[in-house]
Amino acid sequence: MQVRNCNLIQLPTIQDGIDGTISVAENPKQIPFEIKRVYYIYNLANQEAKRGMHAHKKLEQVLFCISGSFLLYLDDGTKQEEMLVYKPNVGVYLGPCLWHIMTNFSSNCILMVLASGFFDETDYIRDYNEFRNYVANK
Ligand code: T46
Repeated sequence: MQVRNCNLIQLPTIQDGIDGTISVAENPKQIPFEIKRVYYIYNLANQEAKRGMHAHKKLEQVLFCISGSFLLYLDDGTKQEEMLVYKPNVGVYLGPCLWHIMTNFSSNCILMVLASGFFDETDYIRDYNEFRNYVANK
């Protein structure tokens, strides 16, 4: 990964033949924080769907695309990167202070997120210029 505060997390995966596959995420083995919140996003069939467009000051998250695919754009204030997220057993760790945008959702996309904290609107930076100033002054 080129941007800071970000890496891929591979989950141990058990292939159960005709009975399917199990992937497991545990703290602290794979998830580097205590999980306080799990949320998931679905009904993403609209081609115009666009999520994110913000950064978090402190929150850490791991994003899993457990069905379908989407395009993830990341910006750490200096470097930018884009990746297709599509493997149910590979999560994307997003540390604090990463501007992130999600687009190009496949119609069957389900995005599941493990988060280090409860929902807190004061942790969001929703203005890009404010984000650039925030990371520049850190
Ligand atoms: C990220 C992507 C994947 C809550 O009330 N509780 C929650 O836990 C969340 C996540 C959202 N909300 C409310 C707050 C807003 O009124 O749902 C609305 C949309 O929330 P948000 O702008 O956070 O939605 P996304 O999908 O743009 O972003 C969220 C995460 O914030 C983001 O970090 O990676 O999901």
